[in-house]
Amino acid sequence: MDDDDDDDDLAELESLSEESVLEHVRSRFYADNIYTLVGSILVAVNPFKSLGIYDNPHKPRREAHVYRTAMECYDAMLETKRSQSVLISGESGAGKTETCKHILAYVARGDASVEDQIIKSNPVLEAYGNAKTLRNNNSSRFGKWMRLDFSGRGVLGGGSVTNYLLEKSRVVACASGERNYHALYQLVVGARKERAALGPLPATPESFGCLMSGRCVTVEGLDDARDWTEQRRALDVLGVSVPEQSDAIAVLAAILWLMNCEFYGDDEGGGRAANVATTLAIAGPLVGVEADRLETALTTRTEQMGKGSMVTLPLSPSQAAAARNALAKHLYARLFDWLVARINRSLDSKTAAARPSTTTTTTHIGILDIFGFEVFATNSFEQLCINYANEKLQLVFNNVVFAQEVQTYEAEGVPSTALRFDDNAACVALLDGKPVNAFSLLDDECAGGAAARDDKYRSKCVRAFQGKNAHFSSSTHLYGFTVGHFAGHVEYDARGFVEKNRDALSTTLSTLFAVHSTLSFAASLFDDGAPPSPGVGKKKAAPAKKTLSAAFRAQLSGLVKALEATDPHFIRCIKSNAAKRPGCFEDTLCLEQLRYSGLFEAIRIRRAGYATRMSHTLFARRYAIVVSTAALGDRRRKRDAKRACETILADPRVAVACKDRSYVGTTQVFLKDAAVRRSLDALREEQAGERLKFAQAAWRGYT
Ligand code: AD9
Ligand code: MG
Repeated sequence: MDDDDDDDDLAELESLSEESVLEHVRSRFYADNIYTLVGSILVAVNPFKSLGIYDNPHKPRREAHVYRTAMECYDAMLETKRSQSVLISGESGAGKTETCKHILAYVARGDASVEDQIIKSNPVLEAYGNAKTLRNNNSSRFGKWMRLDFSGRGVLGGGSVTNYLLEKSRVVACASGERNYHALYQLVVGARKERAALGPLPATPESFGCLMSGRCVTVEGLDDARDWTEQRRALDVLGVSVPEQSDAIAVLAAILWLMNCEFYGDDEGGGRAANVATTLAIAGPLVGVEADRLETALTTRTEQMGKGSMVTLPLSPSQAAAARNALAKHLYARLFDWLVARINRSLDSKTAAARPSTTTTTTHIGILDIFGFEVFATNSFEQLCINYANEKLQLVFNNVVFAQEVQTYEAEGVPSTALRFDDNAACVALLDGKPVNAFSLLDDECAGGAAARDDKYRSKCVRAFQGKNAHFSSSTHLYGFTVGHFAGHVEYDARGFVEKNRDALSTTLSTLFAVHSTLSFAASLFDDGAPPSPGVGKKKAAPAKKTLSAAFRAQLSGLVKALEATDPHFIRCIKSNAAKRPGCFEDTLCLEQLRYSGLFEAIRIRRAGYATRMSHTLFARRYAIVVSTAALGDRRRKRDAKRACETILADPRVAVACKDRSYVGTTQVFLKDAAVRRSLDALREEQAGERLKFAQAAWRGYT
């Protein structure tokens, strides 16, 4: 860091005790300085209040700030012509999504309309992909990689969004005190003009079971009706036409009615319809399928008996409810995929239009905002996937911080001290290692047809990992197992894992929509992997549908590859208190996060080597004053900055403080720690007096 005044850099703290670091971050936090640097890593502590520090993104600033990190990222792209990335991590509610938007506000510089579109993708994605959870009132339930494409001169030309694993189960139910996706509440309370086209749509969320499963309707700080309007305007800016928006809205409404449909009766006697006819009579037309056909598809299954003859069997009420849930989840998840694809189409057309006919090299900045690490009273398949993603990202962080440090020393010719650190590779191996891992065992179990069971899956894990992988332990619960994540131990409950991982929609339902829906939009949500219509016969077996975890793992490994092709910048978000209270700093909670964020490791790694660095020119400019001008002789010329540094460090008085504690590298001067720097500063002060003016004038050539 070439900064004169970096006492906001933790790596320079003299004492590295956890207390001193915590104290430092805490006192800055109470002074409304929520940002602190550890080397080049930005630590951001969520203040849960508006601070008025985001008015002017492009104002030059020296202090730690998200805009400064954004600036460093943008400048690095221009300077090195290499793609950059900003990796934002932290637990749920720590402030990742907000940070992501700040980065975007800084780097999105270009054609005003491209800029606008990219920024406007956020309210849309948040409406459809965020929800209130116990941890965060606006929790991202999907991962997002936002890629911004720039011309060689740094002008934003377009971009794209990649989404990772939307949490589908929330569409049908959520924990007490939580909500379904914002968009569904927004539609109910916010839609005014649209209502007429949707058949009956009561404006009361209480009318819809799936909006009430967490018994929570309103959220402090959220105005659903206003957000609905904002989100619809954003879609306009994104070039999503009114008919397209109407199609999407109809699917939302259909999901609400579909989820209101209840099947009564005991499982033995077959399902007897309660309000099935009335709810499906509204839901069906919204997605272009006849109500009776939809009812048949939800309540029966067709099986092949012997040669060619098909029989139709009734489903039990609980089976019918499962089919309904699978349909609602599918509709919502595919609607979300469509939105992302649609946004990308708009952003891409901009890119294409801006692209000159001759191919010019472009670089990009990728911003990663994933769902944060989470632990609840009960943790299911979704938490395992979310925490796995965080684990994977942590490994990238560890590798990069460590490797960068080693590389810097090599490039600068600094003899490196033995650097060593413990990482989370063993936990990542538990989740995606070879030959078997917790996800591959689940896939195995799922492949077992009707015999697949959650408890058998859990036993498989116990056999494979108990006593063999230190990050795994079985718990007393029949379905329980615990994973020691980098951010803490999490006990998972394997109930529902098989079904969630299979993520299956009955062929009867997918065929009904793909083939028989009169609305092409609804049908298109079923187009891939749709089975051939009945009677066509099985010519070629369709490729087996990937399990959810297999698809997610493939996505994540693609992400890691994409990250590896960039120069990463890290931001570690810290949640200041669990109650989401403004300006309140809970020591234990913050320390825990600082610990597992890898920051102490980063500081330790850095301090195992040389904690403070300065460019030759900065060092020479700053400390030339401590030696006589005669000693520096003709090294005033720029190219001699390195030798000037050597001369300064060789000065007898300087050597007392710096011997064996400094090194002049190829482009930078390395100082062991802040103490060395302070001794140098003390000498500089001493010499200040009447020599200050003279020396500064003499060394202006180095600035
Ligand atoms: V999750 O993993 O998606 O559940 P995030 O994304 O880490 O989580 P988010 O950015 O949504 O958390 O922040 C949570 C809330 O904290 C926001 O809704 C704001 O109310 C609050 N927040 C976050 N960052 C800031 C900030 N820099 N200034 C003020 C903030 N408030
Ligand atoms: Mg978020």
